[in-house]
Amino acid sequence: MAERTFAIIKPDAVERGLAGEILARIIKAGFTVQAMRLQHLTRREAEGFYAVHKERPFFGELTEFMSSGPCVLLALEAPNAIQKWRDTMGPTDPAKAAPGTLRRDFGQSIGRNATHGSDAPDTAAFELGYFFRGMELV
Ligand code: 3AN
Repeated sequence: MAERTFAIIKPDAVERGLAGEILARIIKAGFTVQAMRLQHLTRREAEGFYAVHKERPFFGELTEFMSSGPCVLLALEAPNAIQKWRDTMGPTDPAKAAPGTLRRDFGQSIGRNATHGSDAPDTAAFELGYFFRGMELV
């Protein structure tokens, strides 16, 4: 059964001109793009998105980075999309990711790791709704 997940091509990847290449990998991996938007998040928008992490020591660094330049926001659909996208990205730390994963191939550090993906159905629902209205999801 088709499932939806929420993905971000983060500012570090957009800034280095990698958005097109990452998008091509997304499509080759078998996802369909249900919605897509280039957006430079404000600090407040980044803080709202990452509110679950607000007690973490890296919250300031994370929200500053995520609002430092434009991102590509995506709604992706595929069978088992949430896990499939996590596998396509690889683990949070690019140094621990396998060759061929997006974070290994395009990430630079734990913070500047090229992509974001929802980690569970409830976070996918929150994150999709945070950035996309129902009518934008084709
Ligand atoms: P994931 O995005 O793989 O689910 P989480 O939930 O552990 O990873 O981390 C949330 C976000 O915080 C990630 N986008 C990651 O880049 C960032 N992050 C995690 N740990 C650190 C850290 N030690 N320093 C800076 N940013 C971090």
